[in-house]
Amino acid sequence: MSKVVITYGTFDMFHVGHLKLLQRLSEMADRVIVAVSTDEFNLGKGKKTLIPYEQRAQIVESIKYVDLVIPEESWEQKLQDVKKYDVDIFAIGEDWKGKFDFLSDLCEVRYLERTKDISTTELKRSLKNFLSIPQEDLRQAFEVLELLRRDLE
Ligand code: C2G
Repeated sequence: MSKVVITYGTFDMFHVGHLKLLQRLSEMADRVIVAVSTDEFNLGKGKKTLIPYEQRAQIVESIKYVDLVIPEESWEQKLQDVKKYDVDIFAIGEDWKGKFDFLSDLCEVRYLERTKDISTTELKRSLKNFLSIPQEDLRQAFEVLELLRRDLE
């Protein structure tokens, strides 16, 4: 009997942490449904997304592990989604541990280990730091790197 797993998330600035999670979902079920948080819902989460919903949904939809993408518009929709899609497993990163146990009457609830050392927040911080380096310093650094590369040839 084919198993269905569902997860919810923003998936902003898609990275390997997101990818590994989706890969693990595909290993635990035959059908993977991902509810991608809309921009409006994210504002409610206090999250300002860099990439708009349409593009985030398009990226997640293109991931080979994913079978269906639906919008996440409210906290309450999980109950009806689990029923509507006949979900066997609800899975999400352990940063949400315990928050969705109420679904365990309807389906298995799993909290998965997060991928270490990567997050959208971290990526935004690194990008901000990189962009704050004066252009001249960057140019000089690349010049030095080019000289070193030639020496190593
Ligand atoms: N994730 C992960 N490892 C990371 C970063 C994220 O496993 N290094 C997982 C998160 O645990 C989550 C999923 O990737 O399960 C999506 O992460 P976010 O986009 O940050 O999702 P979030 O904003 O936590 O939204 O109703 C639930 C919320 O919509 C979850």
